[in-house]
Amino acid sequence: MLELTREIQRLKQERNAVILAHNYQLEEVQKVADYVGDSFYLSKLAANSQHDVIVFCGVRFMAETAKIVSPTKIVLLPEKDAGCPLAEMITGQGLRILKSQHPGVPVVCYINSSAEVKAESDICCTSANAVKIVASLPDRKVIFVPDENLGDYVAKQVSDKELILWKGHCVTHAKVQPKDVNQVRELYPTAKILIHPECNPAVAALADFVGSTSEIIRYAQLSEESTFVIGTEMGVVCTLKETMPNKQFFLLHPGLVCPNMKKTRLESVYRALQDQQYEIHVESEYALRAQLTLQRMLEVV
Ligand code: CIZ
Repeated sequence: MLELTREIQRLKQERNAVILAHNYQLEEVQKVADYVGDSFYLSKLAANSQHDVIVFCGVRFMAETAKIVSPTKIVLLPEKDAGCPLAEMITGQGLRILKSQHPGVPVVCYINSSAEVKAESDICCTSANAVKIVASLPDRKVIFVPDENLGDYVAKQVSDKELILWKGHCVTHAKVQPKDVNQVRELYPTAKILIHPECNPAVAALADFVGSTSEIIRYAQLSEESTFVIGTEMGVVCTLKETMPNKQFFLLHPGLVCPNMKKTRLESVYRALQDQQYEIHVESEYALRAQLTLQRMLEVV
C-alpha cells in the first residue's frame, strides 16, 4: 500500500496531475487525494485547476462535470463503470417531454445528472445549494430533476414556489426508513441525527439536521455535542472520524454504502495515472450548454 501510494505521488508529479476525491470515496482513496469534498467544491477546483490532468475519484457524472468546466484538461475516471443510478433515472428525451408539458417553466437539475440533462436545463444545483438556487429564480413554478426527495426538501424551504418533480431517487439513501431513525434515537438518546436530503421526506422529518455532506461535516465541526448519527454514505463517517477523533460518529443504516463509489481503489488511481485511463469526453452537442448551466450555478452561489 505504501509502495502504491509512493508510485501514485511520483506519477502525479510526472503527469502534472491533481487527484480529487468525493466525500463518499474509500478512506484509502481519500488519503491519497489532494482534495476531498462534495461535487460543488470539487467542480470549482476543477474549473480553476492549473494541472494538465484531473483524476476524479467519484462517479461518472462528477468526472463529466469536471470535464465540462475544464474542457482543455485531461479528465480521468479511474473506474469506468462507476455510474450513478440516480443520474441514470432521467434522460435528455425524458426531460424534453417534461419541458414540453410545462412550457416556459425553468429547469433546475441536480448535479447528479448527465451532460445531456444539464444541457437541457437552465441552472444546476448541488445538495449544498439547491435551496439557494431555486430561491434565486424569479418564477413561481420550477421543474426540479431528477431527485424527488431533494426536490421535496427544497419545496418545503421555499414554500412560495411550486416545484414540479421527477421521480428519481438515490438507491442508497432510499434504504433508510423512519423506523431506523427511531431505533437509533433509543440507542443513542443524546446523539444528534444528521441526515442527507436524498433520504425520503419521512426520514428527513425525524432528523436534528438535514444537509449535504459538506453541511453535515460543518455541523459536526461547529457543534458542542460529542455524539452523532450520520444518515448519508459511510465515506462521510470516515472523514468525520479521521478529522474529529474526540467525537463519536455512527452510521444510521448499514446499507449506506454506495457500491459505485466503492469501485475506486488505490490500484484504480494508480492505473488511471499510469495508463491515462479512463478519459472522459463530453459530446460537443451538449458540452457548451451544460457549461452554461453549471456557470449559472457558480454565479448564484
Ligand atoms: O453534491 C454532492 O457531492 C453529493 C452528490 C452529495 C453531497 O451532499 O455532497
